[in-house]
Amino acid sequence: MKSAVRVAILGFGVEGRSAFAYWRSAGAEITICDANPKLKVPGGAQTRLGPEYLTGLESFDLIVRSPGVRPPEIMAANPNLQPEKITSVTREFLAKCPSPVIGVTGTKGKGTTATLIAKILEAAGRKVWLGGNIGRPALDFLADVKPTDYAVLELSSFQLIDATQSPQTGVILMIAPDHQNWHADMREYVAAKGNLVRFQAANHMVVYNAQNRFSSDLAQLSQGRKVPYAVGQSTAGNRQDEAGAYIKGGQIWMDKIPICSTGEVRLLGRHNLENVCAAVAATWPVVQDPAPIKRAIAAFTGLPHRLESVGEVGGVRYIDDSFSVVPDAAMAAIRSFAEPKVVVLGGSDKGAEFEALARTVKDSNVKACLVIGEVAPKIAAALDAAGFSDYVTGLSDMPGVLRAAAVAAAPGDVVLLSPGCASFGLFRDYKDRGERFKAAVSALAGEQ
Ligand code: UMA
Repeated sequence: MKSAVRVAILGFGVEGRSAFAYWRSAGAEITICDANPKLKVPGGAQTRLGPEYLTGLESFDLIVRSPGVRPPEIMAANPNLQPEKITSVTREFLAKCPSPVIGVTGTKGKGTTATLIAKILEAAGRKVWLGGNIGRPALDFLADVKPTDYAVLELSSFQLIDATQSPQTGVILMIAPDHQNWHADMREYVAAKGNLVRFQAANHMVVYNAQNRFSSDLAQLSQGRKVPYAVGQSTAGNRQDEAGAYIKGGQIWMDKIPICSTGEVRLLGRHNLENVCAAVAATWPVVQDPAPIKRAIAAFTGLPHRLESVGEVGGVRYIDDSFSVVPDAAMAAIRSFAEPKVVVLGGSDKGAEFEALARTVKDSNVKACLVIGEVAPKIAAALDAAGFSDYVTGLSDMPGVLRAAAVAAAPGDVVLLSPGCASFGLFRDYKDRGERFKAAVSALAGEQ
């Protein structure tokens, strides 16, 4: 009798659990390996938990890496391991998916763009499977995908770092420094994102941001068709004007064909116009018709907690951008509004620098900042250095923050929660922070 394939699953989080279900249904003998010694595992599963969880992997037939586990750590603990034995949820999906796959990566906007791509394809009558970093592991739906469907995956650098296959369509959004505490350096981070298109064939396609040097450079790795998108003048210097998706005269265009007016885009901010252009370029070869694209764009209000308009109280608009966990995201959010703003910043300290954010606050019609969390003294020091003194610290809960915001704001102003920091300490996660903000806005509306 043939013995079962021995599979080690490294990391038992969202992807690890999906991998467990997938390989167990294939009859594999599974061992769960995780750094957390207190991890709860399904009954009957073999385990290697705690600090030594990566040792002795050479004896397994297959090793399934979760995104958070760094490949060099696996090899360092197992010098004789054949690297071909290592796979991941992303790699398995790309190898086995019967339908075309559209992969989306970049530092910011991946979730929004991947979701809009899915909505456009659905509006054009296609069956679409949306997953990946957005929270639904792709192996959860692999068995149900038909060749005529489309799979759309949001892919992070953690998921792409060891990829050896690229999707048929790769969308590379803007890239800026991020996750530098996980990656060895910026070069490794950018190279990981490059795997999205590095293995593409001549009949594949890469959609890239013509105004972002990293994105434009990575597109050159592809053997496939290179389709740019840009909002405003190209700065990369390697794009023909009016090629791909772009904006001119208040319209979104694709290959010189008008798609819709920018006024129909319900997402806020210039960076979201870029995401819309990327989604148009990625879906155009499939859809080839402006009507469903326009319908999907006009109906799309974005993902929760990403520049989400949550209400107007006393003529003041309240915006939930709790997903902003790095200073760059808060800077982009602040620049999205010309109106006078009261901005809520701060959270836990991940070692980020706040000088550029403080300069943006100083230069962007911000009336006041409410600075929360353990990082407040650091942000306050950066605001002082930038010459911005209209800030308040010491607020400890969301209702208090909202009351202070309502006092500082006048009709016509915007109150923007875009913390630029992780939420730990005051809130469970960014969702909890955003939900509490929404609840406090509702409470404020009830008091009026
Ligand atoms: N673990 C180890 N060793 C490590 C790292 C983690 O044993 O070195 C263990 C942890 O103890 C835990 C488990 O692995 O038990 C967690 O696994 P994981 O960190 O790989 O995360 P998952 O729960 O599998 O979720 C992952 C993505 N997480 C990361 O990339 C860190 C999720 O993205 C994704 O939604 C999910 O797969 C489905 O594909 C989250 C994320 O923060 C949202 N992504 C980053 C981002 O968007 O910026 C990249």
